[in-house]
Amino acid sequence: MTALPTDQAITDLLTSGLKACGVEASVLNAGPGAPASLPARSPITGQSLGTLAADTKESAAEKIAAAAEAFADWRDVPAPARGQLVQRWGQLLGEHKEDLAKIITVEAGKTPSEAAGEVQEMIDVCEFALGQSRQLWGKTMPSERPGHKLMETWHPLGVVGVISAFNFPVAVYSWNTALALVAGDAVVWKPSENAVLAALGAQSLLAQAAAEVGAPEGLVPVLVGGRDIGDAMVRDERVALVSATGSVRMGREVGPVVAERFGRVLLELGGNNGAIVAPSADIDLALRGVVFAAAGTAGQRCTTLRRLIVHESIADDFVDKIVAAYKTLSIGSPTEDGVLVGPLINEGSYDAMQAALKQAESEGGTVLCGGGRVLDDDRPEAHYVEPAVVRMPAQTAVMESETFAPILYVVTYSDLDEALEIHNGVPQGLSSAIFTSELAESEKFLSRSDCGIANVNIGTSGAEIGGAFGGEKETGGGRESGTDSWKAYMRQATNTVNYSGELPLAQGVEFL
Ligand code: UN1
Repeated sequence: MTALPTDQAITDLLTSGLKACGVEASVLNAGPGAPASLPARSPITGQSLGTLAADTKESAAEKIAAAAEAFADWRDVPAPARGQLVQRWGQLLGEHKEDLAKIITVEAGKTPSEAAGEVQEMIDVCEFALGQSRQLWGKTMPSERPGHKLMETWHPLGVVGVISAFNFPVAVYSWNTALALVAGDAVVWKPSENAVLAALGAQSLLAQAAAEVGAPEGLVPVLVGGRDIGDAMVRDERVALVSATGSVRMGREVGPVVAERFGRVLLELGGNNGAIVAPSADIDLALRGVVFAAAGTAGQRCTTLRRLIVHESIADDFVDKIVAAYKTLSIGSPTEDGVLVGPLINEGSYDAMQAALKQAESEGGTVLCGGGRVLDDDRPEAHYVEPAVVRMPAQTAVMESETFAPILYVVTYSDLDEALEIHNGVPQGLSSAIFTSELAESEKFLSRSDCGIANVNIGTSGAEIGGAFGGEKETGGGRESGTDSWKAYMRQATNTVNYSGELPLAQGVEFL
């Protein structure tokens, strides 16, 4: 643990990142005259970064209207030409990888390596989407009627609204946006109110790419604001698809509102991810996988490992090793070399972590390490914690909900069926893993895990963009980024073309 940086050091880092990404530092100087405003803050020190001018419901509606107009032009641009926009965005992200990463570090508290990794995900998905722009393919089916052609075609959907979370402030937006743009859609973005600056940096690079390739004005606006602005976007009939990443609570609000107006949703909600460690596991490999997945990003990924299900024959040893590894993790400002665990996003997260630990103890759990606050003498407004490992007698109520903080609950099992039952016995279903050297165990796990992501000998976090990302049950069912996720951003049509010169009716029906 080292001392935290000065306010000035944070401001300098932020200013250099913003400037290089083409965002004026004056965006942080919204005066009292602004019709709406939003404070910006860094979790590293807890300091205020300034005040952003925010959208009003009226200005949000205007941006959505402009996006709908831009869509009318963009849909007619051939898809491979639309691909040029995401290609250029990817190039600019490559040139400004460190610059954008600096903003992410300041605003979300990620280490430079993890922040750069997030930008790399954006670059990767841009490359993926460029290829996809030549592969928006449909099938043809044999018609039952002579002289008829039957086929499936895919068309742009319209305006896509993206709601993103603070923890991946830009990558998740890019998964949606790169594919939606090649699909021919306009994209309105309501970033987390805790990470607007990173959003403005990413969007500035996209706006630059859009201008260079001659994309229509207003195609990719950002809405700055809190829940009221997100709500206005969700209710807007012009928004054909709402892709929302965040808590289950948020998804429960968004889903019904969009369903009521027969819009589409793509939900990526809470994870409460588990990993099974079998007796045959390579213990050193499992240890590294578990520690990164549980303590990395200070436990603030939706893919973070929260429940460890260890075979009873190896549990004591394995848990000792985790506790020993946790003691070596350097906690502190992500601006310092060697730091692996940065701050929690805010006091609310800290309070939620403390409440969960208390509940765990009341349910019979024993905190083996961590949980305490550190560096608070230095900066009381910043919230750093030691990642916690908690041994639980069984999977109790506290383990059934997601606490967005570094708490790893450990339970034991005696046979794989029991482990799978524990594993699947929570309401969420995002990511999962097994550590084993036995083929039969790994295959059984892959077919029985009820999550959208199931891994073998890899932790629950750190997915590549080439696979579809998302989960089942309360996680919401959406799929983003890889494989055929592009279909979520398009509408499917079935076309029957009659070139027979006759009018035979299907199913042999006679009429006229
Ligand atoms: C998230 O936490 O919302 O798989 C996304 C991962 C990252 C993405 C996480 N590639 O951990």
